[in-house]
Amino acid sequence: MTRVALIIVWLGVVAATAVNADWPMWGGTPSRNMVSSIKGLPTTWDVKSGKNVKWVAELGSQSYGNPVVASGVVLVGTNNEATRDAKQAGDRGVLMAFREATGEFLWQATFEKMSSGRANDWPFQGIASSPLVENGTAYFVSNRGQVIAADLDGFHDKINDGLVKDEKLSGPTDPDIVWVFDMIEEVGSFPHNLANSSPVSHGNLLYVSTSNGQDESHVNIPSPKAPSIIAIDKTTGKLVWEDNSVGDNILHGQWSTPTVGEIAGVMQVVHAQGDGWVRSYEAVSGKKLWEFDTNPKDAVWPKTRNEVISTPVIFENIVYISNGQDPEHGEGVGHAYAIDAAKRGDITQTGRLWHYEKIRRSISTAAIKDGLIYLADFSGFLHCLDAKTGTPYWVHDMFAAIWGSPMLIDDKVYLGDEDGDITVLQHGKVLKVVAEQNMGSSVYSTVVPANGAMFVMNRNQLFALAEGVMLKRPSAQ
Ligand SMILES: [Ca+2]
Ligand SMILES: [Ca+2]
Repeated sequence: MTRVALIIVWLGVVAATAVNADWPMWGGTPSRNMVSSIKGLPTTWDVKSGKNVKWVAELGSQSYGNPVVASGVVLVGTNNEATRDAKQAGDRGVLMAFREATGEFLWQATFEKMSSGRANDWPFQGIASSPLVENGTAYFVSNRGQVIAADLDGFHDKINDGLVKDEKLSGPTDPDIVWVFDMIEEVGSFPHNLANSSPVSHGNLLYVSTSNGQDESHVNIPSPKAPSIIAIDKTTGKLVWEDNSVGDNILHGQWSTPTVGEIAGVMQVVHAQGDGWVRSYEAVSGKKLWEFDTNPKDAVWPKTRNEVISTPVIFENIVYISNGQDPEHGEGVGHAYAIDAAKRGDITQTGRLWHYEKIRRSISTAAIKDGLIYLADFSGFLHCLDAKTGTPYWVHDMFAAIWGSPMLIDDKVYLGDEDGDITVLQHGKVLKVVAEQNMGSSVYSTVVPANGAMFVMNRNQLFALAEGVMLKRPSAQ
């Protein structure tokens, strides 16, 4: 490295120390609010010239497992089209671990596709779970419907950790498994198309959606008694509680992911389920506290009745949620709500603080700060509303489908789209686009801020972006 490059890297390190914060799960914290207070992150960059690009890592051909950053490691879910180990070839789901500082590949966990095919495990979709990292353990859901606990250090620490000691592959780039909970064997889940849940925890319990759903006929529910949500003991990997309120009312699949937060003094686990209802549970006991229907009673599946794929956000005792459908179903009407989660029972009427009907079908999660809420929809619109009243301040058209979620970092909102553009907007009641740059291929993910950098995936690459750095391309050496 040249002296100039060293100085540039050093300046980047100085900027990064301004706020030091990992992003160890989907949404950064259990309440899943897409907000970060990190300052000094870039609003412009160029993946072609390398401006403000710290490093790039090659992923598979489709990547849906949003990055998490913890203890110097970045984890992402992708497929196996960038095969890193010839002994583990073919279509697989892959979790990859990279060194946060340099992008160096550390280890991977690969999972063969299920023999049942696309009904349970859609070809080439890889791992779509965003892991939770706590105390050096990463918890995630494989494409085979397993909840996996793995050592964040892998075998780099030369210790085989956890309850599982008989890993067939135990080289330096193989995963050190702590325990495995197979949701198909243990609770009878029949994941529709792909198991995708991003775990969250409270105390020693881990909360996971099972993704139980219909079979390929889109008529039958093969496993109507399987739970939608389970709680697992983090130490033993054993089931603690489960709930199956949804019964055989699943419209399609179950791809929303649970959220945890204290609401009016009670720790709640909030989960949006396959019948289009949001349900909440007392975190330790699993006792159901309330439920809320996100569809008008006269809505008809699939034209106007929606499932819920977005993640609920808990903010100041209120739950915010948007409904929508599988992107394969295209565009349509949507609904967004603020729910008073201190209420109990069926709170569809009593808990409805506001209902926003101008949103289209959405699979995005909300960002809330300073009395404003940002909501994106699959038709390509970003909505800025008053969080207390649901009154819109502005709507911005991205002109492309939005799969990811708006991320509010300091005073800027970052949002990616299917055209591969990431738009940067000013946080506030007045619409102002600050910048827009293209990532080279579709962005189906959410911008993840951590420790003075942003981690952004397009379909097949992971970029670390930071202010004042310049990526040295191999061709320039
Ligand atoms: Ca280890
Ligand atoms: Ca082990």
